[in-house]
Amino acid sequence: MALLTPEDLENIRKQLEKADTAVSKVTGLDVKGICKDLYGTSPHYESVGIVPVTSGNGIIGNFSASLNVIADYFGFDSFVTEMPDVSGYYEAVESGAEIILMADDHTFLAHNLTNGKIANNQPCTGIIYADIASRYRYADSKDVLVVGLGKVGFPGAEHLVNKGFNVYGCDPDKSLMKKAIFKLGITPFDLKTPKKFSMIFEATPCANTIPETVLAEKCLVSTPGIPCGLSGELQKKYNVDLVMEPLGIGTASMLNSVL
Ligand code: NAI
Ligand code: PYL
Ligand code: MG
Repeated sequence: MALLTPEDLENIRKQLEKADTAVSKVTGLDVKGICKDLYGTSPHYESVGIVPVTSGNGIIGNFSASLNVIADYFGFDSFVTEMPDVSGYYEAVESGAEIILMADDHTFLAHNLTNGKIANNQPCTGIIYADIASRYRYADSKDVLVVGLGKVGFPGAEHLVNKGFNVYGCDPDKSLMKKAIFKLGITPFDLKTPKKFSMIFEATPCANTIPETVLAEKCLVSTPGIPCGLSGELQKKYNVDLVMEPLGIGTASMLNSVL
């Protein structure tokens, strides 16, 4: 998994507010509203225990503190445990946490101890960013382009298919392409084809994955990918609305999905 850095998470509250404003502008709903529509849930200050995890590459500076800001921003009542790992888990439960949030290098989970529901960050992130793309208020058709069909992109593409959109997808990984074509029925797309899209969902860990040829004038790029797949130059040239944020939107999706 591509790991976040402390720099990605600097000023998370500002990044989140900016992204939430962008989501409202392009969809008519803020992130809370989209979560309510997706999962039928609204937070009521549920207690969220955030447990730092030292295994693998270890603690990411700003990670737990950012989750604390994010959970509170979306209407939860969160705290970070003093101890990490198993001791931190024990501390969170003993302190009354209803939901546990914790991540190692492979899995970032939310586990609701009161109802047993558990969520994984990758599908939850894919679903909400794809959903945001699908709600673009200036869309001119039901065609959506998905760039990257990995652990975030595939569930996002599946969500778009289930919502009845015409999903075009690309990924250099041939086995992922096959899976998306046969399991989801997406249309394979070559990024060199000169077809314009007004809705693009991007989920890769690479820069400059979105070429000029696919950008309609005034379109939406919704992307959790780090770094951003759209260059600043193309964003300006095509008047692209951009939704991107490193942690909060996906975490909101996870937390709401376990309520
Ligand atoms: P992954 O490695 O499972 O999938 C990425 C896919 O992108 C791969 O299948 C790869 O073949 C494909 N790809 C690479 N270059 C491409 C190109 N030029 N065109 C089309 N496809 C291309 O990674 P995963 O877990 O799906 O994560 C994707 C990105 O999302 C990463 O940058 C990750 O850090 C980020 N992420 C961000 C979150 C957030 O809240 N903002 C949450 C979770 C992940
Ligand atoms: C959840 C993010 C989104 C993108 N990449 C994922 C990542 O960086 N995962 C690793 C998270 C590790 C957290 C560390 C800590 O500080 O507790 N174990
Ligand atoms: Mg996010």
